[in-house]
Amino acid sequence: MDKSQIIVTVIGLASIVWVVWYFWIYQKKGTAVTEVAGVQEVNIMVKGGYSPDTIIVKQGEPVRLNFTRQEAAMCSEMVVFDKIDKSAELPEGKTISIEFTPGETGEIPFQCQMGMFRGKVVVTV
Ligand SMILES: [Cu+2]
Repeated sequence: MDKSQIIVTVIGLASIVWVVWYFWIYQKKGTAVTEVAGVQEVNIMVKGGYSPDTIIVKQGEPVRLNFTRQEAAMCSEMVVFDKIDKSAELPEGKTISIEFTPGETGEIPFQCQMGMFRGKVVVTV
């Protein structure tokens, strides 16, 4: 191998490592919540998806998810939590809270009306 082949190989390997880290390791970690007065609270920005889209909470303690929609796209005008039977309209620019207390561990998925945007709440012990 000459010098340029080595550089190409190194860049290739580095981008593989980055992809593995970003999509598998980093994404799975999710975002932990901040606990304020016994409520696990997190702000979620809605713009071309949910950010953060994986939220880690503790079982048995109230959760408040504050959704703020920062786009006019029809797609994201509703957020639906099928599993816990909750949904909310998200008017542009307003913060809408979804509150619930997770009773069992596992994943609570949420999505836009048509299912293009997806996120999940991971309930742990
Ligand atoms: Cu949608």
